[in-house]
Amino acid sequence: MKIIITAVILLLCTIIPIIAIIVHENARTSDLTAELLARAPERGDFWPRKLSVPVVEKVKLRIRNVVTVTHGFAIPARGINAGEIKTGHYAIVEFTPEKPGEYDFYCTAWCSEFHLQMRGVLEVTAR
Ligand SMILES: [Cu+2]
Repeated sequence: MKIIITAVILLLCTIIPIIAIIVHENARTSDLTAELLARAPERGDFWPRKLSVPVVEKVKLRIRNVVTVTHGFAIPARGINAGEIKTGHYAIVEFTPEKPGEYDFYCTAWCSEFHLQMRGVLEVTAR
């Protein structure tokens, strides 16, 4: 009987944290506008390289680093800088664009010899 109780407690100690992490991550990212993959330019660059969002609607982007070097993400015209995004990690940026236009985004961490090419465009469209 003691072995069964110990096994159940160990099982619960393993499963409950995993379920809590999954529920937390789902709640945190359920309202994403889009996800950007960050890869060094020779491995595919940002994907997608162009995003289109409507004006005056909240934008929530997840930038996921899927390669083995650190990347960064910034939209200078919007005053957004997510800082460094380490391998396997992601950053979330949220903002509400007030006027239509095209805003450049780019990597802010020196990730390869082609780092300066790692950029894209956020298009904010009129309603
Ligand atoms: Cu870079």
